[in-house]
Amino acid sequence: CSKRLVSYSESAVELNESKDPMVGTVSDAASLSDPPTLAFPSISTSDFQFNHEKASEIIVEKVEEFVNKIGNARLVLVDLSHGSKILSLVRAKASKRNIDSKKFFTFVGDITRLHSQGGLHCNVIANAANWRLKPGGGGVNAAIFSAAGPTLEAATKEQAKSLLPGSSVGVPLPSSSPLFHQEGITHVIHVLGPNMNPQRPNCLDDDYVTGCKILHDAYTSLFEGFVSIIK
Ligand code: AR6
Repeated sequence: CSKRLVSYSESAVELNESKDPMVGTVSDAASLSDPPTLAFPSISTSDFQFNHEKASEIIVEKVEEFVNKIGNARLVLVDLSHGSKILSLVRAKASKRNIDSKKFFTFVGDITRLHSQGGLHCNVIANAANWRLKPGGGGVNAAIFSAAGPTLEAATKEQAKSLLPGSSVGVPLPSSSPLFHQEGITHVIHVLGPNMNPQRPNCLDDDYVTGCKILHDAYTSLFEGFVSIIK
């Protein structure tokens, strides 16, 4: 069986990857002992080109505000690579705050394969969406819609047709979706962050006063959405 190293918070753990991802059921993927967990990407900091320093400040501030409102649940900031600038900025800032490291940590991995490849069970994942709530476009949005299959687009349409910057919508994942039965994910929360990329709609033209307010609102909406799902 193959093994690889994945960073868990700031330490490294060895994970077993022998499990066939095709044979999982939600009951395999979701152990009863796992606390409710939201995995979320850093909203707006890649395709939407939001400043990483400012975004990391907002993430840590919002996590500190919410981490005591979620009982035993966990918040996990995810990115694809060990070299992720946003993960290291957030880790450095979080270590200086009063944040329980069992309830908030960073994780390196593909948000659509956290259980099957990373051994981390998250029942809710967040998506850095576009305003039309459409598949594709690259980044984590393309990865989540592709891994979830067509049922996610249909289930999303039942909840909302579009999103305003700074808002989010929670979508229950149909049990036929591979993300449900292979990864144990029951909900996807689509979040629309501020856009600083002139090639994308509603660019804020470097207006970071508005941009920071929208990013604050986006994380508030995301974490409140998670709280309402786990209640
Ligand atoms: N798993 C974990 N993290 C990921 C993954 C993945 N599979 N893919 C990307 N990231 P982005 P944005 C990280 O660009 O800046 C889309 O086209 C990535 O490294 O996905 O909010 C939408 O349709 C970064 O840290 O989102 C929108 O139009 C974070 O996810 C637009 O991009 C967010 O990067 C949204 O842009």
